[in-house]
Amino acid sequence: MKTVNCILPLAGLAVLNGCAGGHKKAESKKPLNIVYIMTDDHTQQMMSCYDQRYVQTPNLDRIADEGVKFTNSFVCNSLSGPSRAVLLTGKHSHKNGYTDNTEGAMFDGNQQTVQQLLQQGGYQTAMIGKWHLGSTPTHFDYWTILPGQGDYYNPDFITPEGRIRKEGYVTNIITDMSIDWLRTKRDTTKPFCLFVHHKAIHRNWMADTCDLALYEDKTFDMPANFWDDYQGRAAAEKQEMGIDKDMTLIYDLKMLDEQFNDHYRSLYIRQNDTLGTYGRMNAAQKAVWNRHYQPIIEQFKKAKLTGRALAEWKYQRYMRDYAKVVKSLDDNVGRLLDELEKEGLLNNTLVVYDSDQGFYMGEHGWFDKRFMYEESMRTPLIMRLPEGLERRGDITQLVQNIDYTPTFLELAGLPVPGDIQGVSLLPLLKGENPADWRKSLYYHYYEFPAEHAVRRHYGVRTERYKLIHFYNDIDVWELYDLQEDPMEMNNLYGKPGTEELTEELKSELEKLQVQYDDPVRALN
Ligand code: SGN
Ligand code: CA
Repeated sequence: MKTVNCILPLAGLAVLNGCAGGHKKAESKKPLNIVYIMTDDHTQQMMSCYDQRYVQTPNLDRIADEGVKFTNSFVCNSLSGPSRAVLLTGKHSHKNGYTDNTEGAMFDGNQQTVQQLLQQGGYQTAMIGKWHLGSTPTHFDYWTILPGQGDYYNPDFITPEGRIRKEGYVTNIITDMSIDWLRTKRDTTKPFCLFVHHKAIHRNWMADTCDLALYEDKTFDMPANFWDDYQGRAAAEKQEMGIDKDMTLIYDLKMLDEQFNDHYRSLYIRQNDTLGTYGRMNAAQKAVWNRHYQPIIEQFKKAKLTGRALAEWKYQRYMRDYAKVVKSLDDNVGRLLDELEKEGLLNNTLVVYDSDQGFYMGEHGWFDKRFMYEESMRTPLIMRLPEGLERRGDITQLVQNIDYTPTFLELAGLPVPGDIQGVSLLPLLKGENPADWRKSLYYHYYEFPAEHAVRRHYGVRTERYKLIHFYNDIDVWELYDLQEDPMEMNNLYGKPGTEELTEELKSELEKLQVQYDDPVRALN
């Protein structure tokens, strides 16, 4: 950043200078920028800074190494649009009005949002990539978004000037656009907040052609509960997100062959007006793609796998494809970090890397998310901190995506409106250990009936326990001791000896429903 017109409100800098109310020092500091990178469906198991078992992610690890890693970071409704609405408002789904992704769902952009408050406070705001909120973005000085879920290859983008198509692979393109905005489009006299929202690693996990060969020799260890029988967990039993029974051969696993029936086939090869995920590739891309997948298809046809062997083969293919998509994402995050460094912005910018939720990598036999169980209620959260925030290493407090809005506002020195439900993470980033930090989290998932058939549920998670109530077409309670049963296989609800604990958790749940003003408890 060459010229700095210090528009940044003074209080924020005073916070970093550690001089409460001392506005004088502030002028000597540069305003702080925010780069918030959100991926889609990236789970902690597939980041080496969280989990060493499966992949290496050196660029993401760099963010954690040079900053902090939240080890207890959660979402409040494990689904794309809802998480994006929470990010922009700092409020639970029932308050921001965007509870699920169903057809026609529209985020109300006239409500108070973080980008609006930042913009009013002198920040320049930009949104590039997956938006997935139905409505047109508001209060962004610059925006270019993918329509709906977006596409991996030759994606369309919606811009204020109309729709455009870009040739290439989506993660590279979103990164190119972000770098271009930083270099040529932003107003260098203003601090900025740039949202970089990737489509990767969403289903159907299509890698960049240059990464197709990766991980083919690796055999991934299956999670111990891959063959879960869901005993004592009625809602888990009813889901439709099993690798074994629901993962499709053509669309999900790229086994394009006449022999295979796949009800999602048209999503892969559909042509013309609505292009399938494979159908929209150009001839050169298809040639590389086919060279890679054709021998695998041939081998698979010969093997004639059935039963458990088929499920295990599906699991390996799923893991490999997902891991390849992560590689491109990690490379591109590296490119963006290098650019910030080259532009002299890195030490003046909070870089956040986060996902819209976690994901199942075969745990309970699943892919997808939605459930309040650990793998999908958790989300990765790592931050590279600007100068002045010296905290390093793991932060273990319970944090949730409602906390991002107040964090960004406080970092910018702006007041946090009273109706925001999250709490600023800034004290944690400064190395403080607030005695009154929250001891429990509230969760509420709504999208049912819908794809994957996960029943509506709400619940409470404390540091050790979790209580969930599945409702609507069923009425099922679940209770887990996460210390004794981290894989959530043993539902303790109703078991002798848990009465007191259940009562405590129920009253904690009610307390949170009242605190967050969730009307659903009354409907139930
Ligand atoms: C699509 C996927 C689902 C996925 C949802 C929500 N199906 O509908 O598997 O759960 O998105 O994902 S697909 O056939 O279209 O790939 S979210 O991350 O956007 O919430
Ligand atoms: Ca998602």
